[in-house]
Amino acid sequence: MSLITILFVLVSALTLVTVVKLLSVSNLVNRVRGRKPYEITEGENNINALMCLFMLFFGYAIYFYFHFKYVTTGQLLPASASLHGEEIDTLQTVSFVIISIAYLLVQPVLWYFAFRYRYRKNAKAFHYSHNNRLEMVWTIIPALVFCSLIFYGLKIWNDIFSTEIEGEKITMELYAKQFEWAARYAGADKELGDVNYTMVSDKNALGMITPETIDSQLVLINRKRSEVLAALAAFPTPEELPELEKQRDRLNHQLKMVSGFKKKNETAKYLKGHDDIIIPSGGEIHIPVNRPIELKMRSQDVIHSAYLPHFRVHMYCVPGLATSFTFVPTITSQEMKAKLNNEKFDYLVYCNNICGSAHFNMQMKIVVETEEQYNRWLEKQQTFALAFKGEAPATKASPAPADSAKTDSAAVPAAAPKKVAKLK
Ligand SMILES: [Cu+2]
Repeated sequence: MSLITILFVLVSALTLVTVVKLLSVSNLVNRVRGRKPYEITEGENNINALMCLFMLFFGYAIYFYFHFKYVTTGQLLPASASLHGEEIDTLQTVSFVIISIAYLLVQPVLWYFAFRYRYRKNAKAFHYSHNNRLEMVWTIIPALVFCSLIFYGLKIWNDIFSTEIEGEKITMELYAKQFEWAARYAGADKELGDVNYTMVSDKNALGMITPETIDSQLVLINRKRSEVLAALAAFPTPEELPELEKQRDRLNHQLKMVSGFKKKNETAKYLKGHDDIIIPSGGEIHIPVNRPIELKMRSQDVIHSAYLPHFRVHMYCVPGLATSFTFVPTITSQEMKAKLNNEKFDYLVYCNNICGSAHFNMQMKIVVETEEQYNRWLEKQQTFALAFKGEAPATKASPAPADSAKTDSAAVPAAAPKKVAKLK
């Protein structure tokens, strides 16, 4: 337990003791003055009643302050930059209006009644057992409103997930791990190559399965495994033993899995990853405007959540579970910068699920550009096969040195070597 935690527990315990002691002091005072223990005076009751009235105005003040500060000025989020986003925004506005009406109507009744009918010594209570019509009204109206909201939300959810989006889609993967994003494009064959977590290594951060990565991974595992076995044979201390055994078991499992890929000999299947393009963490995702983008999400370690607020996209990334979402960006980064009059504006993907200590910093930049700009960018990217072969680690943001020299920004499409066919 850290010092801060101990201090926190101590302060909480002392506060609790103080409150209990204060209560017994007030109890003693009451007894001295000849009142019943914990008796509340009329004066105290009036103060409570006034505080109820205050709460009404305090709540209203907060409501209108935030309403005018953020909602009416559109400061919460800029206009949706995706096709389906407009529907989500309408849904949100409708929900917000209904909630606001309910809040503004119910609050005065709630707090005024608490104020008006506070305890008074000589007041007589009026016994009103029930009123069927009133019960019906306040049961049926909220039920109808909530059901309509739910059905409206379901309809929009259905629309978004079932509508066939026109245009040729770009398939890509968002890869989450503590605490960074990486991305992968399907490449010329428009299919993402196979992956497995046992294939992850320094050179293969996303665990791609290709004939080359299988061989290289087998060498790596066997080397590590013989090191661990040697250490186990050399009479380790009782402290070292459990960790070494754990490592051995893990490597045995990994060896079994990777040898399995090798034995299956599904060469054609494992060739799909060759043309994939990997954007390592620290890099940027580029997507063309007005083209459907199919995002497939994957997580290496814990549950993360891909949150692209400007496109109204939000989807969990769960280890061992495939999730995906298709959306169409409609506003380029440049247009959005101009619209917001903010040169520093960037589209970002955030993690929206607290996943550990550096969760807050887990983000990646997304550049939405014209189809031509996108194709020009794509031509400069290295395929996974080349990146893996060239010993250029696929974990660095910049392309391999040899490659960047050839495809400098001045060297536009025709001059640049055709590493990747256009995704068209
Ligand atoms: Cu995360």
